Amino acid sequence: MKLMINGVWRGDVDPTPELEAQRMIHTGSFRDRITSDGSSGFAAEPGRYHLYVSHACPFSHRITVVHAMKRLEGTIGLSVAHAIWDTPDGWRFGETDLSTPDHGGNGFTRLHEAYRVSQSDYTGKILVPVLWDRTSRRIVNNESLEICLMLNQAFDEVGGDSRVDLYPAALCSEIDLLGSRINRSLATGVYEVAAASNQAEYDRAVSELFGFLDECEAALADDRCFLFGERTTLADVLIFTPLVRFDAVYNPLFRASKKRLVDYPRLTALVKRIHDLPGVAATVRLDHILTHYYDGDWAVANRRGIVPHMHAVSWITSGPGA
Ligand SMILES: N[C@@H](CCC(=O)N[C@@H](CS)C(=O)NCC(=O)O)C(=O)O
Repeated sequence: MKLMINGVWRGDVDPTPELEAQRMIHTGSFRDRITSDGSSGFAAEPGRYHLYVSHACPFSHRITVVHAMKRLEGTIGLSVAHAIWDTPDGWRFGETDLSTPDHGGNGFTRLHEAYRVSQSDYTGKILVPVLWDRTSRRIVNNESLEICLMLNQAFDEVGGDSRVDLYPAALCSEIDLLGSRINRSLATGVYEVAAASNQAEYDRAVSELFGFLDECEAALADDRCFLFGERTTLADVLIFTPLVRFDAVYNPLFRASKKRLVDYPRLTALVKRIHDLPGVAATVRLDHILTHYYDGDWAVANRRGIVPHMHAVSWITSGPGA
């Protein structure tokens, strides 16, 4: 397994219960904030910050969508890690068809270097996305939701498009509420479907995931354009990045197979509308997504005996007499 332990990158360390517990932690441990007035110690300045992302990763994808919608390309630079993560080096940079070199001015060829420079005794996973400060040479934040909120607001006076506000004051608490459902039931919920190690776990995860999608489909019955009506919000970004991967990856590979996205006409239309917003289509890199996910084993061996829930096919019956 891959982990950094006390500042030392271990690309293939033997699992122990403690290390396995570390690998279960997906929450970012760098949690500083950039503010427009600099009161947090990190002032929003053009050219000062840099993003390290993967186009395959749905959490990084939140950031690239907000970065594009806020037209921050001239204000905050971006480097793309190679789509194939399962190498002795983990996330890597370089000039290839599926990655960029480190444009952040550090000459990093592997993302774990950024973690070690930031904290010399860091222990944990080497996660994308990362928001990097070129001035203090350290990671500011590696939690996608918090990075989205900073990009949405802190840079408005230094290049961000202030006409786009994905987190309007009047809707903050509703966005938070729906955002946490999207995160739990869909964005991370779909990984629980993939990681289920027995039928009961799988059934529970599938029921949580598709129960949520059914609810969203029903809520869209009033013909609203986006989740909160006519305006696009952060909630749309959060639902977009897992759903855009659904039929290519999660349904066939993760065995989230009870339904496809296209079986939900209103959710499909929502995803298309978000996709057609200015700048968004270019953030969807199916080449990175397919290469990344189909390189993983997704615990196939451990899934033996788990029978998937399948979407209904009218001419197949489920058994004798059915
Ligand atoms: N809490 C994080 C989750 C990020 C995350 O899970 N990133 C995955 C890629 S999708 C990763 O970098 N995994 C590397 C690893 O598991 O070692 C966020 O939302 O920013």
